[in-house]
Amino acid sequence: MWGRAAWRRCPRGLRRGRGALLALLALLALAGLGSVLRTRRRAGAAETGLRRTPRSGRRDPVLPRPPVSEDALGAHGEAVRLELQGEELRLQEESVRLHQINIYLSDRISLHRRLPERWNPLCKEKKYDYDHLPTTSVVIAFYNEAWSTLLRTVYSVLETSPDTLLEEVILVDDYSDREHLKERLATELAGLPKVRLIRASKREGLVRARLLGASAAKGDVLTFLDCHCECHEGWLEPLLQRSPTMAGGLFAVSKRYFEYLGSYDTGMEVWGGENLEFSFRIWQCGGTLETHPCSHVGHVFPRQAPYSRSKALANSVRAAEVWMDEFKELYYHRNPHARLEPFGDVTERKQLRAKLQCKDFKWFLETVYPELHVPEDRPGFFGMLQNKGLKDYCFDYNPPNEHQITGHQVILYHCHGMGQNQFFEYTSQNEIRYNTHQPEGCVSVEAGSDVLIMHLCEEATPEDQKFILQEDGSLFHVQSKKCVQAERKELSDNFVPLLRDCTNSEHQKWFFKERMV
Ligand code: UD2
Ligand code: MN
Repeated sequence: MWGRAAWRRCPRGLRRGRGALLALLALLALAGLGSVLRTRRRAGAAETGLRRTPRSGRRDPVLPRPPVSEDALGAHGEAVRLELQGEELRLQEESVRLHQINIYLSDRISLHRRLPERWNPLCKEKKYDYDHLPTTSVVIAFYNEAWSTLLRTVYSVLETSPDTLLEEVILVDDYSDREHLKERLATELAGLPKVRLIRASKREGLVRARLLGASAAKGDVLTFLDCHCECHEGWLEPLLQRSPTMAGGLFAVSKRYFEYLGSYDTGMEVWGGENLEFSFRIWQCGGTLETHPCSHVGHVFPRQAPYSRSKALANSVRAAEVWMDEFKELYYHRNPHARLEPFGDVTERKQLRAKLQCKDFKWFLETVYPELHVPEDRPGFFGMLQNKGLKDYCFDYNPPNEHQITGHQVILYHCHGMGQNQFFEYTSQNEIRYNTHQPEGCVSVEAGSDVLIMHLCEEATPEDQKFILQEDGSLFHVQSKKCVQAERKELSDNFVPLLRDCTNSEHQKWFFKERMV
């Protein structure tokens, strides 16, 4: 119903900007989530400092959810499309242009609608000790958000959070300039219990905006949400029952522990990177991070953010510089432009790391994410895979979509030296790995075929994925006993690598180049 925007259970994974960044950082963050349960709780957990004063044990939400009629538009979160014409259609299109989501439709959907149940039925049976759960302040930073998505977030928190657990909802306006977020918003919120509005006096970016909210918070636990979420029944209790929990940008953390850990890196601007930095820090400095399968929140993904995300790169570089030690090189190899990005001063963050006596990144990889394949990046065997005869053409692979890497053919394209789709690694296991994405792809050849196609890598290199890069530059496919040759694709101006009988042609010679110059 949101055009191309989709509902998603937020606590399942991180959301990163498409393609823009990268590879390793993104993989590693996902990792943190995936391996949560295997890791022992460590010393830091003692720091959580949750207040455990018995309370009345009531579990009614702050506000009762008013009934929404069965036939109301999208009453249960199902997909809806409006068949509009003329002026109405124009207004809808304008709203998509302005907000990158279909606000025209969103405005027609109740602020109190339900989303379809998404949890495992066993979650319903779970009993919580309401008397001893800590209280939480929900902090929602927003910048130029549309009215109905913002308000639906607020109502959904109030209508699904038990009164006894919710201390307050703190909305932080990150210096928005849209008219509806000024007086009108203040008036609307003034009528709601437990809701406070704080306005930044300049644009802070989400990290500092959230911290403004956090510093004003009175609850034991800080829970961060985006400004276009819808909480499912029962979303809050599991977060408060465990030790601090984290999922991408939506998570709950004890306020005391958050402060002990050094809150956020305030050198990060606008959007991106903070979730990675925080994930590494939690693990390396003795904490744990868990994804709880019973906590569900819907989230709206617009076609495009209503602001520029160009700072995301610098933010990620800060995370890599402070936490990844020598492994940051793996990141830079895949994102050569990141090396040139001015990322500011990280001295204080490094001091924090020393003060908290945090473990190194090697420990993180070995203990928290042992199943991750760590690239070897042997000198001379990673980067662009360039042809000798057909100068300026490199291996290039464009995966079908964000979630699926396999199935497309490897092509040749003008070498661009930007890493990403032209980054390959030749491993000591004789694979040509495409490992800027997760899961990792390996160049393969299907039986009887002469084209190179991407498959998933396997634990032990299968025969069809074995290549030998010989000293003279020829790239020998072991199973077919043929060599990879650069050729023009029939009836087109495009070039592709194909398997051919081995000759001494320059078009069968390949070499790796780390960067353009
Ligand atoms: C994802 C995460 C988000 C955060 C971000 C990376 C989820 C569902 N969301 O956000 O929590 O980790 O990636 O940084 O995992 N905002 C401001 N000021 C700004 C920019 C953004 O207040 O300058 C607010 C924005 O209105 C929203 C939140 O920060 O409430 C996150 O931004 P987004 O929703 O545009 O980005 P998204 O969903 O990719
Ligand atoms: Mn968001």
